[in-house]
Amino acid sequence: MDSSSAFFCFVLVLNVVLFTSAIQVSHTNRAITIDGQPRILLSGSIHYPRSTPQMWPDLIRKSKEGGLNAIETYVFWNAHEPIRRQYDFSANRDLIRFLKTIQDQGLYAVLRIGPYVCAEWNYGGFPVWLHNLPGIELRTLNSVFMNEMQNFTTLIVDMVKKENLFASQGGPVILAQIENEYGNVMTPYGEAGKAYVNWCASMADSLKVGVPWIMCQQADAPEPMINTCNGWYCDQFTPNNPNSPKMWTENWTGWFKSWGGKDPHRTSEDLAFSVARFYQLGGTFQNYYMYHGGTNFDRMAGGPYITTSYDYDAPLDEYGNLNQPKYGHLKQLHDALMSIEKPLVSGDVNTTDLGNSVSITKYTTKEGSACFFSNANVTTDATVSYNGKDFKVPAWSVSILPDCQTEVYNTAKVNTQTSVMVKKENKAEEEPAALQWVWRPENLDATARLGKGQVSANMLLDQKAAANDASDYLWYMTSVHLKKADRIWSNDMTLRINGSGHVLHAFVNGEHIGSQWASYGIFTYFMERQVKLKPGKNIISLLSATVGYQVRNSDLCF
Ligand SMILES: *[C@@H]1O[C@H](CO)[C@@H](O)[C@H](O)[C@H]1NC(C)=O
Ligand SMILES: *[C@@H]1O[C@H](CO)[C@@H](O)[C@H](O)[C@H]1NC(C)=O
Ligand SMILES: *[C@@H]1O[C@H](CO)[C@@H](O)[C@H](O)[C@H]1NC(C)=O
Ligand SMILES: *[C@@H]1O[C@H](CO)[C@@H](O)[C@H](O)[C@H]1NC(C)=O
Ligand SMILES: CC(=O)N[C@H]1CO[C@H](CO)[C@@H](O)[C@@H]1O
Repeated sequence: MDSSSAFFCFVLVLNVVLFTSAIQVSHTNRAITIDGQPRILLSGSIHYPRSTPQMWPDLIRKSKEGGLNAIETYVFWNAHEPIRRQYDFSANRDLIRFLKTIQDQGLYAVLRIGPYVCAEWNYGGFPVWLHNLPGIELRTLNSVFMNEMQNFTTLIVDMVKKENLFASQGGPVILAQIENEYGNVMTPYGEAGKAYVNWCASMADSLKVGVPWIMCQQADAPEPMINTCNGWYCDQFTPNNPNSPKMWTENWTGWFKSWGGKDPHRTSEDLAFSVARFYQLGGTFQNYYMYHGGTNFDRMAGGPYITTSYDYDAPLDEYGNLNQPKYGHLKQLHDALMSIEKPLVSGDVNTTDLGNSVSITKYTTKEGSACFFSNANVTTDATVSYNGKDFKVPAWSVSILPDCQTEVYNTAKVNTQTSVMVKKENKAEEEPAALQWVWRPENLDATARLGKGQVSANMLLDQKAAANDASDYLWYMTSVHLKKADRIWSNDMTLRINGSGHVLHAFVNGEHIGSQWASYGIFTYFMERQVKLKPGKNIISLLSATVGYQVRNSDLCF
């Protein structure tokens, strides 16, 4: 063999190595398979723009230590394309860096492109310029919209492909998602909505990502899309297609917070119960929404009235600290589940109903059996007798016995240590200047309050169109001329305003006469105030403010 053929051999071998590093993701009706192996996937949502790139390695490492093997994120269109065809992937918008951080820790990634994402994110992730394109109708069979959606989806897929980040290329991304919870809102769209779902599916399929696509909350998801469940409990969920495995893309660890709302809380016991039940009844993939919620920076909080904190009572708190006992209690659950991964995905299943909502599920392989004892009775504890032994199963709980003999975990028995966190002032260090708050009054003088604007129109302008997302505020100004002789100005008059925005501050002749806002969940307000006008010109100035856009008045994000 001469030296050139040796080189040729070497190149061939290298090619084989590169080729085999591609990971094949597929599924049976029972499980997601990775390189042919059926798997239990424990995933958690971390949205990259809700933390900083400096936090990512720590958040992902803690997720891995907490027993997760996948991280799920949405892609946020308006963060990346704030102005049409002008892109931003810098700093905490660096999707590729985020995916590579996941890869560095050896975890899988689930890429929920949407690009409608809801997510308590401003305008559900849609750029507001979309609203202002002539002829557009969002999330339905509308060519202007579909063209933009395809353009952005393709851009993201191409970026991820270019960095070899799909599993089919050896990367971490094992699943991709198109659209988002459309099944919840599609009825009013009628036939156009159905055609749109089919278009989404075939458009996604045509992008050839080499990993399965999922559609969540989409009971009519066409093949090969996998329909998945979002909710508090998904144990009773069955996918629409008998060839699809049972997947849970959003299991709510807590809830988001609205201004004036209380701090949401979901107990560790209830969350662990829902996850254990899901795997007891044949689940293959579940994702915590959120595992780390983080912060809504800038004007990205959704609407209306979602707070800047997106803590979500998640296992990792807003700042990335462990939220105990939730984090530790779930880690123990994950360890117990992974210890029986093999029987769960390939064993014979036998569920026995013991009455009063108590059941035993046994998974049997050649090597042995694993058992779940579950008590879905909310009020009454149960004693399960099995193989001559008695096991106490508290109300609303699941026990896991990896050998059907010894209970290693029960969802209601929390033994994670909790510690109270105390914030201490660090006297040694000066507070960084960046953390000092500065207040300044809004300049209301002379101009807006007194009716001096830049644009005039003889109709009401849509705030989304006029402000084009550059600000949450818009002044509406008009004037009323009253003749002295009319004497009508000497009467008490009423100013009535029906608004479909969020917050309004009203001024008459430069004087603040009142403020009004829509309550959470209603999204319109009505204001009525007695006003005194004067002869001559009276200026009415209304400052309208938005506190996070929703796509349609009826769209809440779940
Ligand atoms: C998106 O649209 C622009 C024109 O506005 C075009 O140049 C670009 O190629 C499109 N991108 C994709 C991925 O289709
Ligand atoms: C399931 O378990 C029950 C109770 O142990 C047993 O009576 C039954 O035969 C089992 N069924 C199958 C199909 O193995
Ligand atoms: C819960 O258990 C009690 C006592 O055994 C029983 O009366 C009740 O029917 C059970 N509830 C359900 C929903 O199974
Ligand atoms: C304005 O709001 C009032 C009170 O809610 C309502 O009665 C009235 O019908 C509304 N008018 C319009 C034009 O929407
Ligand atoms: C938002 C939502 O659908 N929540 C429901 C989830 O399921 C639980 C139990 O079935 C209900 O209590 C919630 O209202």
